[in-house]
Amino acid sequence: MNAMPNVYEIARSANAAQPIVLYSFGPWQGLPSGSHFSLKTEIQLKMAGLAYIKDFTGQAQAPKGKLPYIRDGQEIVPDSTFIRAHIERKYGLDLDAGLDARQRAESWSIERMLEDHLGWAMAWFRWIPAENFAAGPARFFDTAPAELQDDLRNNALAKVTGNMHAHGIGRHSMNEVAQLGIRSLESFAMLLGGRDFLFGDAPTATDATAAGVLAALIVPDLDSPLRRRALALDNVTDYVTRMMGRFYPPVAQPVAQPRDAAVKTETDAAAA
Ligand SMILES: N[C@@H](CCC(=O)N[C@@H](CS)C(=O)NCC(=O)O)C(=O)O
Repeated sequence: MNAMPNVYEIARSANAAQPIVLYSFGPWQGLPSGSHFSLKTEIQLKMAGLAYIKDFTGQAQAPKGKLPYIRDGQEIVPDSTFIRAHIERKYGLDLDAGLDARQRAESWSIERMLEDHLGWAMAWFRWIPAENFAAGPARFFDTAPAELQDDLRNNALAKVTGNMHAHGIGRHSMNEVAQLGIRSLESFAMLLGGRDFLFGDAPTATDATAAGVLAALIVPDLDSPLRRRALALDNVTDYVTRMMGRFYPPVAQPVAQPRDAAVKTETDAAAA
């Protein structure tokens, strides 16, 4: 029997005034999360202006076996798309404010291309080439007890390989995966064009999705034809920089402090 209370039990006794808890995967390769779905939800929470805290220990209890999910007061909401629907409904928000019906349809279509197509090609290059697996996903388990690490890595790889086979992407050759992924990537670049965000001057919901997938695709240590193509698309790299800079501004560095001035003054005084 599991002595740990499950997320639903914790939620039942939760105080509605507590901030939302975002159960997500933790930082990886310089990104705030190794999961593009987790990045999307975090950016959408930021777009919504909602307070939240992050918990990286929720995977074992994930209601649908995947991250992200949130606990909001006494409610547990799994899946990034349903999380967005929940926060829009509960807090009376529209993350696509300003978009007309056609743009909303385009937004959904672009999100589906990014998550259900480009995201899988990105993940294929992250997990399947041995050198990328070693430099990337294998590192997820670096903090596990040493004697468990090999099994954890092998099990995770077997599971992801099975998922990719079921999805279909895993049945293609490397060149074919690259061709498919690049077609989606170039389509995204064409749709973005010279705009700052997908639909103009302000980010909307699918910009969160795009930033997550594209930032994951260009992490420095994992070479791939997709990454190389993305880096040659200036509007795409500028966009990732713009989105990540806006939603994850660098932590302010302390300004050079009077301490230096004081030391100098003392030294000067001693010398005088
Ligand atoms: N449809 C889900 C997909 C989430 C998803 O695929 N999450 C992955 C990480 S990127 C996951 O939790 N994988 C763990 C697993 O499948 O065991 C969503 O939009 O939240």
